[in-house]
Amino acid sequence: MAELKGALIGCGFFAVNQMHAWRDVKGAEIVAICDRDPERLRIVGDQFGIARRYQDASAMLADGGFDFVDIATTVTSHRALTELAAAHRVPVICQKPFAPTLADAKAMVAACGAAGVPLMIHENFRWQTPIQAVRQVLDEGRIGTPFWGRFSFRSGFDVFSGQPYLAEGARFIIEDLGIHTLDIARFILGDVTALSARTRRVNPAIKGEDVATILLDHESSATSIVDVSYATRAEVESFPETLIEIDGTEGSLRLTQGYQLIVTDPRGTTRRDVSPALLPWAERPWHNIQESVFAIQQHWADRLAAGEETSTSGTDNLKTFALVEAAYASAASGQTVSIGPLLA
Ligand code: NAD
Ligand code: 89V
Repeated sequence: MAELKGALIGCGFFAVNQMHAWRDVKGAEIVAICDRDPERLRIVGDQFGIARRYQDASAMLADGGFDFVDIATTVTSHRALTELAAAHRVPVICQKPFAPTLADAKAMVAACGAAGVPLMIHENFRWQTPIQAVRQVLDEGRIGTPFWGRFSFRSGFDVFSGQPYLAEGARFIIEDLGIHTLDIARFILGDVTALSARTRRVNPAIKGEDVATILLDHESSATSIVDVSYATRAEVESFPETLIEIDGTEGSLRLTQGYQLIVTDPRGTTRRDVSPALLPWAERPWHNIQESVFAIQQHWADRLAAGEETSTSGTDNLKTFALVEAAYASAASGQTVSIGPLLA
């Protein structure tokens, strides 16, 4: 299989994980990098031995010589950089959150569609080993038809030291973290027809909400709760674990702290350790996220080579991003928000 060549835009905090993962991915390699900050460009270029370095994405795309771009910048630049890549007919991976607004996200899907290039949102949480294990239990039909779920991420971990911008935005936990949890809810229980949300800001040192509770109606008729918090001080800090409870017509499953998957089906109860691998370049507690970065990037390389759509394509991820918009609208109005009209 010919090696796909990629170019990474944005050499900040999280891009280092992506660069490590690209070194492990079979069938793809990064040949050029871009950051408007010369110091970040130097650090990442030197660390990963990348000779082609640019401070301007337009110049890098004009030079070309790669099969895709991996956009690892923060949200405000996602639309412009995606449209730039689409104008050069270069396939795009774009980090979450998709875009500042749903209208921007739709425009990005349209631009890539018109250019005939794939767009994948780097929504990696559904690729975590424990989340894939939950999906597998449901696919095997062991607990029957799910009718209720809870997807919970409650932590007091200091995310602000690594990502200071998270303290500065008017929106925080739903847009940054809840977006992952909502995507997991869709991945496990299917698409959502309506939701209702309540938010709070507990930490006085940040601008946005750091607690959210969201009630979801799924197309399948299942009901679920997505609850996320960065204001939770618990005996055991579980960052960055998503805990899951699913009740089905024939049994139930629980994904508990420490990556334990407990399944009760008609034959009894089993307990399995579904811990993520600790990749050689990874570090605890981030290893769960880091392994999923490798998994989604391998998925991209495989699907791009095969000409097949990705699991978190732009079209798919619009349905997750609509839940983010709906959650903020519901929290502001106190009303239940229907998802269909947002996607029309
Ligand atoms: P960061 O601020 O540390 O890094 C962003 C980098 O992009 C900076 O070095 C900046 O100079 C550069 N940049 C910005 N605009 C640019 C442009 N137009 N051209 C060239 N360079 C540009 O941010 P981060 O914490 O690395 O986050 C980046 C993205 O990754 C965010 O969208 C964030 O939500 C996401 N993220 C995802 C995960 C995950 O698990 N999927 C985890 C953390 C962060
Ligand atoms: O995944 C993310 O986007 C990160 C974190 C897990 C820290 O919320 O910002």
